Amino acid sequence: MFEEKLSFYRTVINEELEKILTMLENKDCKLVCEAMKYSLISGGKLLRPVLTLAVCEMFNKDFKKALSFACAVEFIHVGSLVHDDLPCMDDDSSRRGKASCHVKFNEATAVLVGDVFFSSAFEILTYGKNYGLKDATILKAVLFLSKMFGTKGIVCGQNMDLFTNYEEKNLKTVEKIAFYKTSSLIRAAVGLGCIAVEVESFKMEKMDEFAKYFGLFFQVCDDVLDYEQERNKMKKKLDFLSIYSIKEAKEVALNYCKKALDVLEYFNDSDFLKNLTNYSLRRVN
Ligand code: GRG
Repeated sequence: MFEEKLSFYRTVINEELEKILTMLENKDCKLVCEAMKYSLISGGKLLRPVLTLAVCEMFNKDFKKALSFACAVEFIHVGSLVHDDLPCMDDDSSRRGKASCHVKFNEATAVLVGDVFFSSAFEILTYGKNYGLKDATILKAVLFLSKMFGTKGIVCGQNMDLFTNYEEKNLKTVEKIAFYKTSSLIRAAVGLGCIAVEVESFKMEKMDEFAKYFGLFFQVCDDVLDYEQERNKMKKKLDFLSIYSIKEAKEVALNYCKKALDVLEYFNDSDFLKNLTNYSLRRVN
């Protein structure tokens, strides 16, 4: 039941992403368009857009209301991965088991691809109009997504990730980096699901608490997977494994995950989200 629903959401999201890519196509911008498709339709887990749709449905509304918002979050996510892999950032030559965008194409193209993913995300929010969303709802989404992206969001996280002194290794700093770098887009995904269906602000705040814990355990799991799969082997990174052993880190992930699940207890019909949370804790990629 859970797996079928997850796979259904993924199919719907992929179809919408393909549709959006077709709309954005321009033969005068061929290489960038090709590189966008290469980066976007490439076996990502689509966790963030699935969260957006699932939050919308938890509040008993048609998930289609949140479909444009879901795709906008995935655009920001993929843009951030393309930029993150650049030599001036995390310098990774592979992503999702394939050559990173700048390796497959070239560095300048990868910069442009990130740029266009970021700018198009805000255009895509406005497509919510086609699913019956009001202008005021779209405006709220624009504000929320910009905040989760900017100096109080992933840009801040990336800045801290790149430039925090390794000697500052303590839980508070590592948690703060994960909060900005990873929780921000999970918060965007969850928040946009709430905004699409105009939930009361106290419920949105509660869901934001869920998203913060979700982001934290997701990042601990990412650090554990990096270690176990020997990614980042040569890099001296300030992450959860700078302060915890693998065994401790897995316990920490479980604790954050339990806190996320506790928040969901406040809501009826949260079974899918609970399953998605447990599934994300156990993920292997
Ligand atoms: C350059 C303006 C500008 C912004 C970008 C590069 C950057 C700032 C932020 C990147 C932050 C980053 C890479 C966070 C990592 C978050 C994370 C755990 C990513 C992996 O997510 P998954 O596992 O990936 O959901 P898939 O491949 O499944 O989509």
